[in-house]
Amino acid sequence: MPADYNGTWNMVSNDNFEGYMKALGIDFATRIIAKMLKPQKVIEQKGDFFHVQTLSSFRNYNAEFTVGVEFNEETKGLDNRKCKTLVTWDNDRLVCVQKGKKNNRGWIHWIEGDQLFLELSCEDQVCKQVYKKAD
Ligand code: 1AG
Repeated sequence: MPADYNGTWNMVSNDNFEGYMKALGIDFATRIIAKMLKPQKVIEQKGDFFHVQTLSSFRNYNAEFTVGVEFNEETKGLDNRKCKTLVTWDNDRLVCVQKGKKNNRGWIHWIEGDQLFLELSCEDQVCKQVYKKAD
């Protein structure tokens, strides 16, 4: 039985999002706006299938994947790049590798209590985000 990520999660902290966005080549004006956002994750999980919506007042990002199945990801509205993306289980953690132009790109999700953690990596930058489960 894999971990259960289902639910609505609200951002409570976002450490070094600026460094992560710079590593992705996001322009200054966009970074200013993006930094102020407190996105919400809406996750629907059926076994190994995930639909993850990252919602904000500025832009939304939609990801659908099955753990263990590589897919073509287009990071629409983010840095607009194409990646070969694979998400796998590491025990109850979701580990994602995004192969493409940027080195060392990916993310890790895990849950502790009512908090959802996300570490986003690109090149030498790591952004650490924490979300709290909505009531
Ligand atoms: C992700 O989460 C990333 C989802 O895949 C978006 C998170 C951060 C934004 C990434 C790069 C910054 C690029 C441009 C900034 C412009 C707008 C920011 C909008 C932020 C809300 C969408 C992993 C997993 C789902 O949860 O795949």
